[in-house]
Amino acid sequence: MEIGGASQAKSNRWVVDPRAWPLVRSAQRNPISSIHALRIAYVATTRLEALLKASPSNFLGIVHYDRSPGEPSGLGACPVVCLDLPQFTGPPLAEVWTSTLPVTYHQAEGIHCAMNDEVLFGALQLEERPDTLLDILTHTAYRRLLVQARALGYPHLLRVWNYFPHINRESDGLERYQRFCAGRHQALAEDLSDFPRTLPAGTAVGTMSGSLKIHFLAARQPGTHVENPRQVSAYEYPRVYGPRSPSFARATLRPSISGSHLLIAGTASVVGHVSQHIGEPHKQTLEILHNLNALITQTEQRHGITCGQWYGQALFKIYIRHPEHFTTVRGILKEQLPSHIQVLYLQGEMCRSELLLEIEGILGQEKTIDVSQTVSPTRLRLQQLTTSQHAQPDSYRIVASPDSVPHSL
Ligand code: 3EB
Repeated sequence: MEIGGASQAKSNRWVVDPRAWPLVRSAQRNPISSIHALRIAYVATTRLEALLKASPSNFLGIVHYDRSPGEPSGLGACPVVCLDLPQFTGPPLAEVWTSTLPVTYHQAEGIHCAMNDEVLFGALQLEERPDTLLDILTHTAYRRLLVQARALGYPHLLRVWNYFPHINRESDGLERYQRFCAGRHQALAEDLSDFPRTLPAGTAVGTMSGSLKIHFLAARQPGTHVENPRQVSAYEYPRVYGPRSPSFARATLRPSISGSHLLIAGTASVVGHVSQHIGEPHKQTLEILHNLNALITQTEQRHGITCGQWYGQALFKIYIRHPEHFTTVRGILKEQLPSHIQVLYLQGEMCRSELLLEIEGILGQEKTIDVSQTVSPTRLRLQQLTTSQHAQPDSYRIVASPDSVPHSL
């Protein structure tokens, strides 16, 4: 794990925007000290308990990346996800979702939810049994989560993470990933209005062990569906990849008065719909960066975001299939990614056996608040506080930057 290590940008592949400098520095404040509906960070698990006690913020969810972490005490009803995706380096980290808005918790139908005035974080897991195929189980899981999120007032699914073991193994004549896709497709096609344009950004990664585990972000307000100009939409993949296409968007843009997020789906070395650079982890990594850059540029151009106005919250997760490729991949990313980005390297299996790695990300953007657009008392409070604390939005390009310092909790 590298939280914005000392890597320097040596390449112009992602070009530095000099206007970024003063503003990047102002993004170094404690990310949970200001008013926000949603903030995500990687935190050393040893610091979790102290953080829970000391932080005035509310916890929406915690994701662990090892099989059996010591359960941190004091979590109460907060959803906790434990995934068997071994971390490659550094002290064990957890992904922590916080909010400074009031958070309420709810548990029903095996779904643990935390919600505030804007978003709901939910988590569920379903045990696989020998007599149940993964498509049936996945359909059940999705139907439950869609019903639950809607019932709680968060009908818009923005981002879903899906994890299960043996993703490339065949089961009853079909690869398990393809079975998963079939179940997910059925549930989402039945439920979503304007399918597939309302699909959430997704991740589907094979774990080393465990049940089918799904966690998700849903919202009161719809997000904006983003596709990648270099890639065929996954929901339009030809049948050669499976009887039902993968139901996910390349990214979802979550608008919010307290700061928007671009939730980037797992991105692999796929151009058009074809896997590129079979057997070459170095080239796959570069292809992924190319895909990510195209996606971010597309988002800026299409969705009215001033070029480069991404706030200093940026988390990337790198899933690598074979441990022996870790050094190669890290070497490239150290050089190519802006050093303030928090990066977490995990061992996981991609949905196509030839794909050696996949990168997903969350980028945060602060906004200038227009108090005249008030829509609810809670939002008014949020706007006033946010306005007074951040008169100047942070602004920079998601591009290589020579020496920005990472923010940390
Ligand atoms: C791809 O582009 C790579 O099935 O939810 C990436 C992200 C991939 C999400 C999913 C699959 C999924 O098709 C694989």
